Amino acid sequence: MTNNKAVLSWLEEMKALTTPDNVVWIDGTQEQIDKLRAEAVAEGELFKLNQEKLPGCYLHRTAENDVARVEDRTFICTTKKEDAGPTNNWEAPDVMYAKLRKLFDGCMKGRTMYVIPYMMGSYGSPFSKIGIELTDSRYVVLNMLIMTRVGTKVLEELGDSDDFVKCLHAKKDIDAENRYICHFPEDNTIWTINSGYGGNVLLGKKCFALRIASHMGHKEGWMAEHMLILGLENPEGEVKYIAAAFPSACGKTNLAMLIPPEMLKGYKVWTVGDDIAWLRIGKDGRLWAVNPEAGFFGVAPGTSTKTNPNALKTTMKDTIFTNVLLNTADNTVWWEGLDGEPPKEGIDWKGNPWTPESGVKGAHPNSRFTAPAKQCPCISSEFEAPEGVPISAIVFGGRRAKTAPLVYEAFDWQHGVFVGATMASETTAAAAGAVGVVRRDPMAMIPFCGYNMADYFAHWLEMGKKIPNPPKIFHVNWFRLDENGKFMWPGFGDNLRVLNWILDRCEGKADAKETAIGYLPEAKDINIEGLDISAETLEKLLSVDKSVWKEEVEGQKEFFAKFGDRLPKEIKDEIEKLSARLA
Ligand code: OXD
Ligand code: MN
Repeated sequence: MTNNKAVLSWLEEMKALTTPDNVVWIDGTQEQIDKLRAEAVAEGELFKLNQEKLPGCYLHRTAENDVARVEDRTFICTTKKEDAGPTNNWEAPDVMYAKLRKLFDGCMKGRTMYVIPYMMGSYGSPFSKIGIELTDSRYVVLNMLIMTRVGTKVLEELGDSDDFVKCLHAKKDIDAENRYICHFPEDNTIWTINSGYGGNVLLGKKCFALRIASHMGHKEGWMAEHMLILGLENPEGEVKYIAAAFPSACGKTNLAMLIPPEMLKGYKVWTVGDDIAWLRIGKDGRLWAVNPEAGFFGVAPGTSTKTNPNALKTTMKDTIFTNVLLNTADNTVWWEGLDGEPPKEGIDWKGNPWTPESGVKGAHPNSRFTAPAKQCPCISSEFEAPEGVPISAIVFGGRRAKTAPLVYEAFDWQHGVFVGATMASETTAAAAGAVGVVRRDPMAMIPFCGYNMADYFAHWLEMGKKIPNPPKIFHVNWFRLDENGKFMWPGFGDNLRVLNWILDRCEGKADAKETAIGYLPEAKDINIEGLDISAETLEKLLSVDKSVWKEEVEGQKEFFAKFGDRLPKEIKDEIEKLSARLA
């Protein structure tokens, strides 16, 4: 499919290492997709769902030990350990290559190697980047065909350039003990082995578009962020764009596809992206964002007509479901939190017969749908705009029971970077490990920053100096609990009420009061018309408890201490200033 010498010689090297029986180039044609689907069904890799109700939809089950990203097996391999920083696992490239070569040695014998040329970003965009993934998994191929732009056209755009990310994946034995997700940012290379779970093996997503791309952005003067991008259209038809970072499973996909509440029917939310944003300074001096992905890899449980009808509609065709329940009555899918009664019987994510009385979950809490973004009913007309969309506000958020108020605004860019750097959240099922523990997760990038996070903060600060017209920075918390452990804010569509205040602030149209942590709305500034919330609850949602915040500062200091002298002075200054304001 190509005469590109860099591609061909790398491919020869990888073939010699892994010794596949066959090599198949993925051209992106429907004909080839149909063939791969049929083969995957024949081999039991995919289950064909009810094609009348769910045309083009399939179900896949991963191994039971392989259901989430594995951060303890994820490595950033840079020559110098300090360049990976204290928040990443590190190994020297030569040591890691040697270790992995042993694992990859001959591992595709008897298997087919698929060559997937893919593009992150839209065709013809100056911001797009190319990768080539070699994999022995048809599931990976079929997912990559949804999540990225794949095929002959990508190779045409690459021409004879050697500027592509070299990605190698093998399922091998799905051996958790020998699972590795390794990044070599200095040679634009990703090698991953012994997993078949999306986040570890769809290498365009977290591995390239965040870890490798953040490293590229640092070198080249742009940013790769774990952010959704949405356009909010007001009743006058003006659209303003917001980029928002939340840790995994804090409702990013739901926010990106928000449906306005009845009271605010004149508003409309348009989705540009639900997970990743690449941000650059535009010719007009503003910050512009593109979504490098072509699909959504969303968490299924909890997705319903109430929480996210747009996501649900997006998954009605050409979607791959992973680890959800198979409803055997009509070969459709189900997960906990979907509308209506659970099916009377089915096959659970482990492949076992299931009934509502089984006492186990039908779908894994981190079960997923992989769906083409273009099918989303609220996809933005700017989804593929080559230059992206101009960002008015950056929003950080987390899942905090007590500390953070519903919303606040940073004093300026530097303080905003500090607000992002001090983000924290209670953990969920998206990553392996304990659930419900508070974890510091600056800019929601802890698992995804491909270099030293102290340098990452410095890069944010540097970018701020270079953006003549920077977006304002905010922090939100939809998850504050009352004394009885109940959520105080309704969330979902009603989050629009908070986004409206945010955009009004950006346009100088809303008031705020200055507090120790930033600018907060007065209760009267948030429109709660039609909401079942008392003024008192809203006051509480907007309150800042200084004693809780003093404890918070201690936690922040402890976290930042990890970075030693590499931590930018501006961050140290901000923590001092916050302490002084709280005193
Ligand atoms: C994701 C994640 O899958 O952040 O998007 O874990
Ligand atoms: Mn994510």
